[in-house]
Amino acid sequence: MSFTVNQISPVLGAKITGLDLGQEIGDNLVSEIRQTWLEAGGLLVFPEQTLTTEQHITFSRHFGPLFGAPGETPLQETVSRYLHPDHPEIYRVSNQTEDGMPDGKPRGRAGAGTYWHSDVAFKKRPAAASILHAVTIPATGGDTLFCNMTAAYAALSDTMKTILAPLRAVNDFAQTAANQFARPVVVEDDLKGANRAIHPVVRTHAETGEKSLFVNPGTTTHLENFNSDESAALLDLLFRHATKPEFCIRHSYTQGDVVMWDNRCLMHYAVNDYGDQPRYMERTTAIGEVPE
Ligand SMILES: O=C(O)CCC(=O)C(=O)O
Ligand SMILES: [Fe+2]
Repeated sequence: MSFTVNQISPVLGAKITGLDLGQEIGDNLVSEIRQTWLEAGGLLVFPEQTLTTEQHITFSRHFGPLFGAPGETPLQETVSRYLHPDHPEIYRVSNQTEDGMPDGKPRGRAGAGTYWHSDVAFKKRPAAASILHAVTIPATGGDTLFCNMTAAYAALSDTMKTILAPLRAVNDFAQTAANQFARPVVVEDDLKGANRAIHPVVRTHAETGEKSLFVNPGTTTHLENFNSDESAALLDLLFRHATKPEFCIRHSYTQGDVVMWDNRCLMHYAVNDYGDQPRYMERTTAIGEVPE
């Protein structure tokens, strides 16, 4: 293999060194990276990359069509203000404003993802890989947590697995909008059903064949065919279970890190503990398959 793999923790993740993602990557190398990603539970860290935005997009395209690319499904309209002005496939996460102007346009979404979630789970075809490039990081803080929903599922009792097997969950951006976005920012059209999808509570990974929990506090509003108290109690149990430290890792960034996670089998949480220290991240998001 033309790169070095170091496991990050027993539950999740691998660090890949010896690769410059800015170089053109051939098909063989792409499949080696993909295989390593799947074997690592869906989390790879490529430390200290010096990618241009274009190179980030070129690398990301190897992992599927990208939300926002010409001719592809865009992300929800509400976040269009945070996209890169020249590259609609780049979603920007930042507490900075354009050109350093204090009252200028935001350079990205501040405090994005400060809740457990799986990216774009409210679409019929949610995200597969999200690929985040850490361009500017705070001196301390601004970590991202990930939890392994395959391991969480595996640790459930057989009785609970049997209960969950036929269940389906409603996922709706309206829930994220209500909890995470200032009201004037939300585009009303996003709340009318285009960003609502019903998915199996347990999904089977299209590439590994492994089962994972596929509900998240960010977008899952309720379970079908339960009354609301029952649904809330069961979801709460699953969320508390899945986010136990045993299923989680916490990534502390070094400048330039590229982190690639699989939304089909992980949740993540961006820790918003860095105050005004500048933080700027660029993310691409690959469109996955319809969950089954
Ligand atoms: O900024 C981060 O650490 C991650 C934010 C997030 O949820 C995302 O980019 O999908
Ligand atoms: Fe996210």
